[in-house]
Amino acid sequence: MKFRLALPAALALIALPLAAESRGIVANTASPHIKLKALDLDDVRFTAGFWADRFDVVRRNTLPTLWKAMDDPRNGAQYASFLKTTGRGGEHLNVGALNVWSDGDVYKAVETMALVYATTRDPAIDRRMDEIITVFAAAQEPDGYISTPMRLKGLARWTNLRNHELYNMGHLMTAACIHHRATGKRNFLDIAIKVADHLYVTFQPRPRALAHFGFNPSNIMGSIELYRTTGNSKYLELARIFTEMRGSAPGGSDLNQSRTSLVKETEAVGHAVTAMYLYAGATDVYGETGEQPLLAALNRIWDDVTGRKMYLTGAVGNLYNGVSRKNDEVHEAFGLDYELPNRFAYNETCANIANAMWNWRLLGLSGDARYGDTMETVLYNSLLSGMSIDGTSFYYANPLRRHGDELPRVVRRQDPALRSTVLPCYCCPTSIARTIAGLKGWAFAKSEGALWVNLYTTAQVDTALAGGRFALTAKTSYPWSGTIHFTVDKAPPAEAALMLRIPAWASGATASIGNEPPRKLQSGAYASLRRVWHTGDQVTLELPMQPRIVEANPYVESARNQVAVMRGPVVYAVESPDTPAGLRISEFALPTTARFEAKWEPSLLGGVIVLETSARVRPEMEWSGMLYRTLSPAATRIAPLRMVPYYAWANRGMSHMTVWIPRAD
Ligand code: FUB
Ligand code: ZN
Repeated sequence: MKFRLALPAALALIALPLAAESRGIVANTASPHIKLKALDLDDVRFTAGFWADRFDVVRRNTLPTLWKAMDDPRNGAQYASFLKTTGRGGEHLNVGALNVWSDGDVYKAVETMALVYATTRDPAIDRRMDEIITVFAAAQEPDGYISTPMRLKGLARWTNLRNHELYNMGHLMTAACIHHRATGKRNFLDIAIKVADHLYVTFQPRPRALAHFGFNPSNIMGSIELYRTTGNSKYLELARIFTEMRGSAPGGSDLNQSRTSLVKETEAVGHAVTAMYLYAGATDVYGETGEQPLLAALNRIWDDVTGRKMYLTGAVGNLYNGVSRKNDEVHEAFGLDYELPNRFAYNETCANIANAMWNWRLLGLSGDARYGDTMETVLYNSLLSGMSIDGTSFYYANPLRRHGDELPRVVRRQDPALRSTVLPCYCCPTSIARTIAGLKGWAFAKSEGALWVNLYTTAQVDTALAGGRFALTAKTSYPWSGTIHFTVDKAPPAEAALMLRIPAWASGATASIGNEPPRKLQSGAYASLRRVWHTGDQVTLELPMQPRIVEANPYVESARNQVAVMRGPVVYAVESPDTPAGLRISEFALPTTARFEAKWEPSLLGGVIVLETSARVRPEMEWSGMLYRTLSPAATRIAPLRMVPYYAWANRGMSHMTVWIPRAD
């Protein structure tokens, strides 16, 4: 039976008010069920600090690296496929090595350029984007379909859901909307409209043969964004079709969440990027339609992910290969409840980022801080771990432990032991780049009479609010310091609220306004500072930054009797370059009473706070290939232990690393 969500039929036909003036990272100004609206891209500037530095790394190093990699025949994503398809070059292209999802990664690189351009207004980027877009236009087929790998490999359209046609075209739609907003031009947007019209013709009849189509369904987010950008309700209907068709006929698999209709699903299953793109896209659909069964399903799945299937780093998708509870073969996938191995944690960077994307969208619906916390956890940990400090090499998998090169962690071709500039599967580098380039669009938001601060970084904000402009300067060295100073640069005439996310870990947080005594703030919620503001008003937020020793639910066997260390949102790790000579990372055990000294190391790993303490060392004996033996007690001693942020691991050559450490008591 075809399952359809109960939506007033009329809704699909109505062109909802176009968010024409919206120039944010998403055009959600008119979205009826979204509480937190995007600020215009021009409204926010990261002027210094952690994320401004990463933006700069992406602008200076990552962007050129992406294009160089996409011109390297060893790389899975290739811009040359567009050149070859259009007869403009690409002679060196290795079609055999070309991923069918290569186009999507090229579009993500252009999206990154557009986001960088939105900040820098560098005319060279604008010109280069125009040149590339001309090639995209030439590669598009007259009916709107576009996939250069399909053309070059001679594959028939819509015959195999793993051919990633929807992934590619989905990323095209998103990138085109961002490009339109950043430049005001229509050249890319017009290509996207032709794509979407083609998809509408293909999918609107809900052909049974295509019921389960879509792998990594960026097409849902892309269609919604195109709907918001153009106001054409066809594209909203398209997004709903993509969301509803999956699981609507027999023959689906948990691999791409098509065994069960999303509205009936109770758990996160299958390929984690595919899952998270589906959940993020469905959240966008809810933002436009308000369909309660969809939200109820998303809530159930969120509880499952964050309550049973997510790593401390916010990473998801632990399984390399395996089977789902319903016995479907899956890969790069969610495993069973509490099954969170450390060394063989797959945790594809794209899956982690998609978890952040989904949580950012859920935050937008509700303003509930727990979604902001999860998003932030990913950003500081399992997103950044995917990229080297200099922004030029990348990990696809993000394990939480490595015992060293003697136990290879390389299982799939795309999992190099050290980060690499080229990868046989190149989806992650472009995902990292576009997310960092667009982060200013996530950091702040607004609702009726309120400015929301979702992420803390040094920034200037100037946006229309409460009948005027509300402009603020934020200054902080967060996440290294928990002090954030806000100065009001322009105050609107009416009362306005400054909404500050107080993370769940920040118990004891305070805020003071001017000379008023500090007020205690509830952690795990947004603090609302509401008043008529005046230019020059000052707010100081203090988030306690003492290191925390964390334990896992005892069902997580891979972390049982172990602890991890966090400071603010940053997860720490023990890495072999920091351990005293002759000691292995696995020999340390941490007393639960450990006290840490936090030291700023400006020239280490791009500038980090390291944590120093003393730990107990239990020497490991020689195992010589044995698997088990009778325990012989070993004398323990105390040794210094130094920890670095997890995200910065493997930047000093081949190393051993662990996030979870045995507890000493
Ligand atoms: O599906 C295409 C790419 O390969 C995805 O981005 C990864 O998750 C991997 O499946
Ligand atoms: Zn990826």
